[in-house]
Amino acid sequence: LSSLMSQYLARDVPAIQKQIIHHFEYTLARTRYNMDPFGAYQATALSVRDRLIESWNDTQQYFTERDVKRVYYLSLEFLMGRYLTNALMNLGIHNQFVDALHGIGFEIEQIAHEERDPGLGNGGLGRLAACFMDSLATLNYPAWGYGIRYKYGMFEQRIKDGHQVEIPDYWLTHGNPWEIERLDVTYPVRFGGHVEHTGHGFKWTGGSIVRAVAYDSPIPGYDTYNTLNLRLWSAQPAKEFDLASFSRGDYYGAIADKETSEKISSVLYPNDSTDAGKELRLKQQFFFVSATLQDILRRFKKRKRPLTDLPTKVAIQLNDTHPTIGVVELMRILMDREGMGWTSAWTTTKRVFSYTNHTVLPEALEKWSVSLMEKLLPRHMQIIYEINRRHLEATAQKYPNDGHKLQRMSIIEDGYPKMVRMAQLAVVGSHTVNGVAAIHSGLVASRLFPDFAKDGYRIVNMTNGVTPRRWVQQANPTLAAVISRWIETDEWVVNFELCKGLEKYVNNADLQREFTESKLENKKRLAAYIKRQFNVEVSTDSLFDIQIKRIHEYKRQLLNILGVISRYNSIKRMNAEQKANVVPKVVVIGGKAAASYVQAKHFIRLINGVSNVVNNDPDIGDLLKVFFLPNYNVTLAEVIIPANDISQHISTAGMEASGTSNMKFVMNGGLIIGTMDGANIEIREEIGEDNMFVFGLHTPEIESARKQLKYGEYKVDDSRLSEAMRQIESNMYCGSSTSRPIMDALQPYNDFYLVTRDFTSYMEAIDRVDQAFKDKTSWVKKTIIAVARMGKFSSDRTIREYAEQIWDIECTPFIPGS
Ligand code: 26R
Repeated sequence: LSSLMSQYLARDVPAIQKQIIHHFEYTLARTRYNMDPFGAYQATALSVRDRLIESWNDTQQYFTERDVKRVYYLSLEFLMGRYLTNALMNLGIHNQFVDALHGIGFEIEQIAHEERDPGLGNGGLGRLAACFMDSLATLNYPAWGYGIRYKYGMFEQRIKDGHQVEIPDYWLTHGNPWEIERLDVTYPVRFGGHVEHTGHGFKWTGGSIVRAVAYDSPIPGYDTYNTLNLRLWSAQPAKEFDLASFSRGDYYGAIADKETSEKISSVLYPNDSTDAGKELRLKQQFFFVSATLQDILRRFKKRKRPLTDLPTKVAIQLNDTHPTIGVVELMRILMDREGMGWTSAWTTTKRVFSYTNHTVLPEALEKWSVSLMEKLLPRHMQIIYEINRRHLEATAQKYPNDGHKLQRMSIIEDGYPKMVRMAQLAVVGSHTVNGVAAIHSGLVASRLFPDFAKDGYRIVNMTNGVTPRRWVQQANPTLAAVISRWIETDEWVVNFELCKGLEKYVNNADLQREFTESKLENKKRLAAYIKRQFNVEVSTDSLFDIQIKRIHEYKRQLLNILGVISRYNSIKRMNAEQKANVVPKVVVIGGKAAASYVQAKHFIRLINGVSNVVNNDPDIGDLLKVFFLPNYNVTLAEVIIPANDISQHISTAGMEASGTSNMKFVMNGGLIIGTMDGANIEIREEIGEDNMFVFGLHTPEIESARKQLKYGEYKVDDSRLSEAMRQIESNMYCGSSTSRPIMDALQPYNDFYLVTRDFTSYMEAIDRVDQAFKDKTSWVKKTIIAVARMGKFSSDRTIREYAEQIWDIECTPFIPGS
């Protein structure tokens, strides 16, 4: 591999050193005799960026010359993780940089560790966008990512006395060497004002203007010269001073305007399920969508052609409903600015947009009050009404006398206050809607948008994937080496299906040993991290059992911790002989709770309470250890995931759209304990039911089970659960302010997530895990087979499906020198 890259990018080690030192002295203005690790990181990053800039410019120019159709991925979140190692490995120049840095007194791991993890996303949706950018670049698709350059990313989570504390994440303190500020690429974005009738149409004027400034980061692909762009917008005041108030002598008032503007891109909303009606959030959405559309249209207009050709050159993917106002903004531009009539503007718009749904949870479906829309975006509100009027009229013609249907399909929800339903708007304004796993796409069609599905709207499935570059090659170099050695190629990095070549060696003792050794290496790395964090030594012989994801009731961290409590209780009752038969376990739980999500915060408190009791109980020793790892993020995931023996993906069936860490865990040589939900179902289909520990009710059973529990028609009867609940109630793990709301949630009439209902089945699955783990050979064979069969879950497969079935774009590799 990498003949291409090495030809064009690799310089010899002394040249790299010279470049690093040059940046240190001239860009950072530091003296070379005083190089600290952070300065070395900055200078190294700048040196890598130099290489990227060339390929980036060439790539963009090539796309422009060929006038290819591009896809624009619009997302309020990009959870990119650290850049340095990713860039070096994708460019195939990692080894040279290792040597170069070593020669000037630094180790690459130490240097890479200096980089801040830019947490510009909440969780699954943001990380998916990052994996997609990597695959788009690697597969040479003409693509851009567009989003917001938040000054404050996802908060840093600390734990004080068992409670979550949120610390603002000002990630730009020491600058960001990967971005280029484009002071020349700026657009005005209007808010408020009013609509004027002109002779031939409408004009939106007045209000206030904010300026969007572009910040670009190059996205290198793996083993390709192609380099894509991630363009994030920062909000700035349109004028340095509000001249009116300035001349009135209102100096402070004039400057206050600057603060108001900048607020728009100041902070990522740290919510992953609800964010009822926050005005600033709607401003963020329109701000970045408006700037993005102006940018896209400027690019399109570089050639003379009718705007009705837009869909032949532009595909826009809406990452959830968050950028959906773009549908309306494009309509406005086409009609009010470009003079297009409604019908052709609408046809053009629909052919450009497509929408990905990431959740069926009703509380996570965005709605904006009509009054807020009218205040902030008066012209858009008019257009939404007109879109809805035409949409309902057409529907009513097809289905006369079905008022309920019209109500369900309406973009406007009648009530007090009246609301705009962004999901309905996204469906109506797109040519294709997709869900993110087979079961989820089915539910999107059958439960979320049944009327639209029956009416012929195109709802398809695009099962999520993850990039094997970051999640195997970079996060797990020992496993990567084993795979390459046994299948005798490292092409699996770009063709993950090739891993199936491992399967024929599954009975080979050498492969089994190498798998086990690699796992041990990774478990040692996590054990060392735990030692640093908690000053506790854990045994790497233990089964490492991991659940890391946002804390949410539907993800059921509570079920996990109830299981842990029962295991603790059962060990407490054992004699020495029985203890000798226990599989020692290290339980790791991590994840952030939205700052306002009270119940999720109680979960964290309980987990920490259990951890405290269990870890300090001398009767237990190494048989059970429990840790809540603070501040779960991409960087920490890269340490935790490779160390997993088992990972937990135990959402109430039908509630987790897909999950993506489930894929990462299995690719890294672990097995899953999980429900029949999201992508778990497809993972099981691929790797085989013998290699996955499935439990719990299935989606079609959920509704009636809920009713049965609620009305006492089904009684959960499990002494282990009652014991655990009694202990919680008696405040054995934490005070009543936590135990009371948790006990409440576990009452049959409240147990919406069916934690108690699935408990027994869950414990049986855990028993199966224990039994399986005791047979080391059979266990490692399962993990080998599982890794071998994960080909489907590379985001390369996902992106090819989007490209072919939704975007209609072509691979466009730029061959340097040709
Ligand atoms: C409305 C707003 C506050 C908001 C709602 C929901 C903001 C962010 C979200 C995040 C949701 C939609 C999300 O991250 N969903 C996750 O997307 C992943 C990628 O498709 C899935 O794997 C995962 O199952 C799903 O929960």
